[in-house]
Amino acid sequence: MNEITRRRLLKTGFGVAAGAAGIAAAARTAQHYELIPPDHSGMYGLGETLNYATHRLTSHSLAREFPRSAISKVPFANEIAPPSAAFRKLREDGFRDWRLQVDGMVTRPGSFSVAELKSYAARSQITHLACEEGWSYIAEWKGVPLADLLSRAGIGKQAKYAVYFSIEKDWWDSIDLTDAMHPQTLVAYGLNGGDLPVENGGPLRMRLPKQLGYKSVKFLNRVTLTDDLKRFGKGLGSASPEGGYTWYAGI
Ligand SMILES: Nc1nc2c(c(=O)[nH]1)N[C@H]1C(S)=C(S)[C@@H](COP(=O)(O)O)O[C@H]1N2
Ligand SMILES: [Mo]
Repeated sequence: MNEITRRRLLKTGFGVAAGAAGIAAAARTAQHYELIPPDHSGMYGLGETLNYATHRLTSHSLAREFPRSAISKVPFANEIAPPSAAFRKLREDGFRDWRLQVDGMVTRPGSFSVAELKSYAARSQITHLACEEGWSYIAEWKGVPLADLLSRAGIGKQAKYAVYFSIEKDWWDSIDLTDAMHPQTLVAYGLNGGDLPVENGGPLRMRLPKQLGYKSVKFLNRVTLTDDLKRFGKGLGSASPEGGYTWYAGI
C-alpha cells in the first residue's frame, strides 16, 4: 500500500473514532482553554487536538531516557534526498561555515557556528527515535538545549512558537514555546559519542524525543520565533500537515 493511501486510511480511521459527541465536546473545551494545535480541522483534527491538549496539561513530563546498554547497534538512518551542491561544499569544508540563525521575535537575533554551539554547556540523553512508519532506534544524542539558545537570543514577550528550518527546503516544522523550552529539546550535533553523521542530519538537527521522528528536522539552519504560524508555508505550522501528517506528533 503506498504512503498516501495508508495516510488517507488513517485519516478516515481517526474520523470514525472521533465521531462521538463526547469527543466533540472535549474538543470545544480544549479550544476554549487554548489547547488546540494550529492545524486542527475537521474530524481528524479532533484526535490530534485531544492528544495535544492532554500533553499540554502534562507538559513538564520527560521522555524516557535509557541506560547505555539499550543503545541500538545501528542508529537507523532514514533515507534523505541527495545533498545539494551547497551542502556538499559546506561538508567539504568540515561544516566550518554552517550557521544556525536565530531570529524573529528575539531581542538579540544572530547566528551560531557549530564550533560555538559545541563550546556551550551540553546535554546528552539516550532516547528513542520513532518514525511514524513503524521503525525506531535508541541512541545517545548530544547537543545544546534549544531553551539555552533561545535564552541567549532573548525571547520576545509575544513569541508563541519556534519555527525551524533545514537546508532542505521542503523540511521545516514548528513547536510551541512549551516544547521549545522543554529540557530534552536539543539542537543536536553528536550521536553515540561522535559527530552527528550526515545520514542522521549532521552537522545539526533538531531533536525532540517527545514527538515522532519527523519533527526532528535534519540539517537545521534557522530557528525563528513567532506569534503566528499562519505566515509560514500554507499556514499549518509545518510542511508535514501539508502532506497529511499531524502538526503535533507527541508520543
Ligand atoms: N531535513 C530532513 N529532516 C528529516 C527527514 C528528512 O528527510 N529531511 N526525515 C524525518 C523523518 S520522517 C524521520 S523518522 C527522522 C529520521 O531520523 P534518522 O534518519 O536519524 O533515523 O528524521 C526526520 N527529519
Ligand atoms: Mo519518519
